[in-house]
Amino acid sequence: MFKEVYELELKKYNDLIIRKNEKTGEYNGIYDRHKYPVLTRHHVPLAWRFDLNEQTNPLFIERLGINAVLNSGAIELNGKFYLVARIEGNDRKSFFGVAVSDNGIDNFRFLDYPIEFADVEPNETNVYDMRLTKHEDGWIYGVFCSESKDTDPNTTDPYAAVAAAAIVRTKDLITWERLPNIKTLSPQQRNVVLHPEFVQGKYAFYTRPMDAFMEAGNAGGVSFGLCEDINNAEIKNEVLVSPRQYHTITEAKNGSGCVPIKTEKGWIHIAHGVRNTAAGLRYVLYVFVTDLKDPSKVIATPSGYFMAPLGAERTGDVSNVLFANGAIASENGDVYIYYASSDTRMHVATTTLERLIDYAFNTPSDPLRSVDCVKQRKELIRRNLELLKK
Ligand code: M1P
Repeated sequence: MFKEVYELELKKYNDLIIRKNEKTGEYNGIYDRHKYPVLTRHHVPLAWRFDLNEQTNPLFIERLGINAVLNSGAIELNGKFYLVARIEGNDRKSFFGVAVSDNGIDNFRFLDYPIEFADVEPNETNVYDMRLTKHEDGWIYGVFCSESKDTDPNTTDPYAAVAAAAIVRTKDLITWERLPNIKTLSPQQRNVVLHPEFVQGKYAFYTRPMDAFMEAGNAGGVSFGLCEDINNAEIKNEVLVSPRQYHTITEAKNGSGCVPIKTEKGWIHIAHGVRNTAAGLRYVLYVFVTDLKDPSKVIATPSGYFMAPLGAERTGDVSNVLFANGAIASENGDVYIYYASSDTRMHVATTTLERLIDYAFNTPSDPLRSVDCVKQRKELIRRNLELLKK
């Protein structure tokens, strides 16, 4: 019985890993979605979940289940596509696993072991959402959220938590060195991204200050700050880059997502914006561009969302959420955007630098009022009807 069930489950796993992916056919000219998620909980190897020893597990019962595979950092290395996925166990604790594919759209397979690094934060309870930056200093940095229980004796909520930004670095995605968490002036930080180049000779970070664990509070949105020493990172000043705005997709909060993509016209950012609804928070992806020389200065703000939950993406552990913290821009101009839907599974959308630049610079900005939005749309229609008359 053990052998039969094991072989059946192994076949299901192997069939899943070798399944070819394909574009969905849904058209907007900006990007292509793909039919199958690139990583799900079923992509996690059996050896991570089951005790494969018949003596100790004669009924072939799952011992350490996996709940979800989500928010993944992404990097291209030696011609292969790597995702550092957030893997959440049934116990709600997340850890990181490295999955690799030859083509970036299917056949992602986890390396033998999840990532392990030094335990430098004694109160840390959870870790998640790593952004991978190939920095010009020669290291690959991973910046992620380090979550701890709030031990402030004055807090009235016994389950309150504190989010901070943690840093690790590696050269090979196998051995990781943990550095101290980043210090900033904000009581909480999540969605912190390391810029790939030095700015004014310093390490540069996109941050997302927050007043509380869930709420941005009075914090204005995605910000930018410099740091002298990555080994003891401290950001003493943050300037606002991409603000939250009333009655837009960023009203409740926003956060930096993928490491900015360098193009000849500016740094393209794929971030997330959050608004509140009667059904809870809705997370969508949006784009903004920062100046090549001054990456704290926004130079293009296409209106509204770039990508929102669609079809089966809409439901999951935390429904109505798209979240991206990894994209790969290949040398040939192809771009792979890795995004999680509803905090449950990972997908890929493909595009090109040419299309992303066109989208970023030629999509009009949000005029912020319905009366002006309809004028904007009527003008598009007028030009089109004139053209069609000819
Ligand atoms: O549940 C949606 C997302 O919520 C958080 O994002 P933010 O800090 O912007 O609210 C993160 O915990 C993220 O992991 C999660 O996907």
